[in-house]
Amino acid sequence: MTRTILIGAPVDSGQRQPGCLMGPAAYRVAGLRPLLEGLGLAVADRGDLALPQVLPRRHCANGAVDQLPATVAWTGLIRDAVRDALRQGGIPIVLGGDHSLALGSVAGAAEDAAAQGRPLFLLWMDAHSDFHTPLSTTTGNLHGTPVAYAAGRPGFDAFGPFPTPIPAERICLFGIRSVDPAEHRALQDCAIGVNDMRVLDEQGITAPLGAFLDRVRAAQGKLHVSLDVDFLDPSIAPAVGTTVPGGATFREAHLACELIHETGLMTSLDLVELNPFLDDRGRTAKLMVDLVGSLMGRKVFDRPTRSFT
Ligand code: HAR
Ligand code: MN
Ligand code: MN
Ligand code: MN
Repeated sequence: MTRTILIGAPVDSGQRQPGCLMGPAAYRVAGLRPLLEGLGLAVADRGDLALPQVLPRRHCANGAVDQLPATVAWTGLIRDAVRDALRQGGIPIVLGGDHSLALGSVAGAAEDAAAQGRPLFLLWMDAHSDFHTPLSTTTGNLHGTPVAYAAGRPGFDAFGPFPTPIPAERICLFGIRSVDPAEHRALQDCAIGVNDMRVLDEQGITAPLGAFLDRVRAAQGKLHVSLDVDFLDPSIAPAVGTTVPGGATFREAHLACELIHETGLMTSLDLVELNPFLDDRGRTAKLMVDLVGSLMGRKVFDRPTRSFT
């Protein structure tokens, strides 16, 4: 029986708009646990992680960087929680919290994959590329950096080295439509797969996503999915601090999640950037929970496990 392990991560140190810390509670209120149980999955809810009273002293050469000590402390807590959940054979679902939590969750998934001798792949469903380093960010908001950390870019001294950096070919950005100049330059110098909204407009969801998932399967890889609320169009998902027009529709998002489920490849998941304070009667929280339903196997008709080639 598939076991999901819920890890509450009320992180809001990665950006400056208060409210993401209410995310884990909103997912629970929106019915995440009964949804998963209704799909026949076992659920263990580990409750919410909490920062220690005393934070590590950390300094960054870029004076713009905001709340580095708290973000470093969250990273260690989340990394350990995700690694332990994977070690116990569960699928960790990290309930965020802003996207800086992925500095920890992807590191935990990478530690586990290395221990098992399996390659880790990363699917980043987001309006943003989150490919800044602490040295290149101009806003100083560390939620814009986790892909760079996972890829092994320099500048993350305060966090310690990323365990087994993920080769660029195993990282897929999906749905992006907001990339800063420094991120753009760095992305052009590497082989990270960039499926921006233009690609999805032209080719749809199935072909680009399927090509990536086929590579995960061929490599017998593990797959971490990081789902940012702003992947979705703001008209259906208003509860996020960094809305960008032109995001995925309801049907596109469900299709992506259904396809991921049908491959059976996803081994860990982040739900990030929900800011319940900005929500409209809980609709964004409910939509995110609904998408987890599609990721975890809810469907109208049964379909066989699929591959795309
Ligand atoms: N690139 C911008 C910055 O660095 C915006 C980053 C926003 N990131 C998120 N998560 N909201 O994707 O500040
Ligand atoms: Mn804050
Ligand atoms: Mn993000
Ligand atoms: Mn984003």
